[in-house]
Amino acid sequence: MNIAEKIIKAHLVSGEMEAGSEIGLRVDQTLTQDATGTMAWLQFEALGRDSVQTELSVSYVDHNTLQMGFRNPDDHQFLRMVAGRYGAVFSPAGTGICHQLHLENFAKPGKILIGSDSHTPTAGGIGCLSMGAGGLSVALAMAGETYNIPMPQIVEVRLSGALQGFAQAKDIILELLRRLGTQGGVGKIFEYTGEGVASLSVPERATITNMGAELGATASIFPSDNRTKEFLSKMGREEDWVFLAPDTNASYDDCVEINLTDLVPLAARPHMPDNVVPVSELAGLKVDQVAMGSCTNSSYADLKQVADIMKGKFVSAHTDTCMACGSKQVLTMLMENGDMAGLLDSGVRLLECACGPCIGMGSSPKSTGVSVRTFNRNFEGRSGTKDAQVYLVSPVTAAYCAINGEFTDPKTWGTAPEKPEFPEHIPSIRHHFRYPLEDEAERRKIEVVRGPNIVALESFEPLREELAGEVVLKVGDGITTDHIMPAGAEITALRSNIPAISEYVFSRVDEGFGQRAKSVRDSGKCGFLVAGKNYGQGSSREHAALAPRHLGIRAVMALSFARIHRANLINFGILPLIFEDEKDYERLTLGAKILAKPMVLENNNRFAVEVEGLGKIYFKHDLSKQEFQLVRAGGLLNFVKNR
Ligand code: MIC
Ligand code: SF4
Repeated sequence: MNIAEKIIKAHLVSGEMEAGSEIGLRVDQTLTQDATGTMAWLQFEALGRDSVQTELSVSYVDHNTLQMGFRNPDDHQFLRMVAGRYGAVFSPAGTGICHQLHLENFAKPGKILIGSDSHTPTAGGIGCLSMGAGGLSVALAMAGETYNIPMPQIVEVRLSGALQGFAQAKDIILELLRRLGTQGGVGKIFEYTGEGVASLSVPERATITNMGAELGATASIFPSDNRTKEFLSKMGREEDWVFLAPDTNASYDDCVEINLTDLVPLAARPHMPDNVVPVSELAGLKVDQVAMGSCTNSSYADLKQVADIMKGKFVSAHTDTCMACGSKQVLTMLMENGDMAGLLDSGVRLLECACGPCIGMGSSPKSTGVSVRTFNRNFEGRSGTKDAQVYLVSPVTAAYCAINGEFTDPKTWGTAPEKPEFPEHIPSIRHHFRYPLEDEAERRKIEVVRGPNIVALESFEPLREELAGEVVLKVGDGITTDHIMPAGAEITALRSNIPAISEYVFSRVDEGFGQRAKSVRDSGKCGFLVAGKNYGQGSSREHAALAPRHLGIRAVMALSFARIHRANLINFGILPLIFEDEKDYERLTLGAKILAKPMVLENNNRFAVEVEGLGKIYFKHDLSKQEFQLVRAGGLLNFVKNR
């Protein structure tokens, strides 16, 4: 067996390990973050359990830490109290980004972790099978239920050689994105093997597994070897190490080979992470902003390397340059060795240890500005500036952009800096976490306070026998969750208030959408969305399903769906339907009147929909039995409660 199969087998509660068939997995650890966490915890409460049932559940606050007005700090208070009440660890605002913190402090090789954030697979860098999921799936895992997914295909990524010159771990994953694209990983786990693996440290591996999310992959995983042991011992938890490797005769569903020696610095151009070119091709392009950090590239080694390059130099006068460390541990190490003083002296603006600009929480680029970021997503408008041009690069490339004020050819950069080692003294920051009381009876006495912005969950009606209504929006390919439910400070502050946040659904795509959807809903009819390929790629935010459902959307008719979003639609009782014939996508227009009878399947799970003036249009109905039951019940929460 390969590593992924070994871990899955050890956690398999139901199903067969055959690619595509549904499996139920026992979950060891969960993580939630504030922007998805309030919903996840409200859902957990609704399940009526007294305690989390996992080995470990951690509630992080890292996405929105701006506390502009009462809403956001009320959310933070709720998250702290609810964690204390139900037995989860709480990580307060400013401690760091969930994925970096989890890697440093909690993730263990051989375990299964699910998190209400699409970049949860970061922990694959330490050999932990980790997956992003909707908040409700995480709530259920916290309540001791299995996590159900189709058994992924396991793809071997064989690494040979070693990185040379200025090429970094980021360039490995950008190369994979260049080759496979943002849909290239759907339904797959990428397992890294080969001699190149040993040349990569755990944080470097984590950069790669992190951005496996941009391939649409279910997870990405590295072996647990001596480098893993070394990292865990530096983090003061060598006892968490176990050896993990594929069997010598392990087989895979597919294989991709990358020779690390051949790689050069790469950049993803606007507005997709797979729009990748060599940095040399961009030479001469003026850079208005550089932003360093995010869960992809905020480790000590990443930022130390930036400090080494920038030592004694200054950021270009027209290049606004900011940095957020992934954790207080990283920040403390950079302070203790004097590097942070150097960075500040070079003109770098230091931000709080949090997601910050990555999710549009401040530090937006200027109008039409070119922003160079060490992050993982460059979707249009995500930075907070609709017409900004965002490029994704490694920390080393970012440092040269900051100094030069433009992209330059790596051939002009001189000698590559050495890969940094951890400093002698590695501080622990674990005293910042709030650990729950051991005694459950004591925990029960905690009364969870909810601010006025925390609105109780709405209950949804079961699936109707007949869905009659109209198409309220038609969109193209590659619609991301940032298009559906935008982020940024103003909107993210409403994540605990579905009626309020619903006002912003598709607001950046079509301002009239909300009104249109509501008027169809209020007339007792159903709203339908029509979309192209890979609908819902990007974030795990279930608000991108929950808020449309609140607005009366009952089905999304698309050419294909991204994995987590499809699951979120089902979890909230929205039918994800796939066009059988691409031409019908063209024929179906805004305002088309629709009548669907979702309970009536024709042969081969075909599903006919009557469209006024067009006749029958066929959809593929690829829901598993269990998934169909969820939609029928009006969503997962209803389903579990009924049971
Ligand atoms: C993202 O990177 O898009 C986010 C913000 O981390 C999301 C979660 C969210 O929307 O809260 C994700 O990746 O799942
Ligand atoms: Fe935070 Fe950005 Fe990572 Fe999402 S991708 S978890 S917003 S740092």
